[in-house]
Amino acid sequence: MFGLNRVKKSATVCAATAAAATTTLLGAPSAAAAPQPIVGGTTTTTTAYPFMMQITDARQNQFCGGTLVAADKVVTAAHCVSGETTSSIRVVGGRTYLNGTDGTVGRVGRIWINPDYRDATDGDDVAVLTLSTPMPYTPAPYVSPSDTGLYAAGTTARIVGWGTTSENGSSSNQLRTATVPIVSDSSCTSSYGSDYVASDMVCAGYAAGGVDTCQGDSGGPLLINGVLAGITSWGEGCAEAGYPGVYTRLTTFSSLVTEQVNS
Ligand code: 4AZ
Repeated sequence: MFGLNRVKKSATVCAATAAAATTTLLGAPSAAAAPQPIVGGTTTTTTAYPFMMQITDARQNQFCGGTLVAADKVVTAAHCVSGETTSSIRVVGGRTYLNGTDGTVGRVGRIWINPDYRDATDGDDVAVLTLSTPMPYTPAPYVSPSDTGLYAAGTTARIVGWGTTSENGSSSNQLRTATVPIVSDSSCTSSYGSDYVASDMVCAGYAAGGVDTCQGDSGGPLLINGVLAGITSWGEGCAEAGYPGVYTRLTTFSSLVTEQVNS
């Protein structure tokens, strides 16, 4: 039970800490924890990932990621914006560094949260923000409902974000990226039991750990062949052996997202 409690806490923490993205309620890391610096990735830029958005508080402190899928539409995690209002958040594009002042700060005109969303470990972790003004950046394509074959085990996926570079570490000032293999449903069920809802989630990571999303990466993209296929959602700690990251399975919610993109 302790393990599952920790999972629930870490998933809850993402939403609760918001601006204080460095704080977590996770249990003590094991002695061999904290592998390398996202965890295990490399630095990149919003020029390389122009659709990569910071979700920030009103003071432009980043607490989640998001993906621009149309000039005025941003896909993120429901747990990132649950409890927020259109005036409490901003979307910042074109800003590679958390301490930068460049790029475009967008106001949010509407927050759509999947009405079925309750908790990240229950699934349905998707939201769409409608911006008051369009972003001058190239959006990312996102999956169609029929693209389920993309999630074949072993497929290489790309993760991107400003999150912490180790399980209890601090956020990265510069945007980071890494690649991780998609994990089979059976393997992910072995890791997470009934908290893994295969219809709504997909896991990615190495069996040995070492590369993963972490606190502050939530809401950001899991890309497969350059197409938005998942949303960073939750996991047991970060980059731990046997506990891959869990992402919203976007094919399941693609039609709902399209409804929002077209409205
Ligand atoms: C978080 O709290 C979070 N290792 C994001 C991703 C993962 C765990 C926690 C997956 O934002």
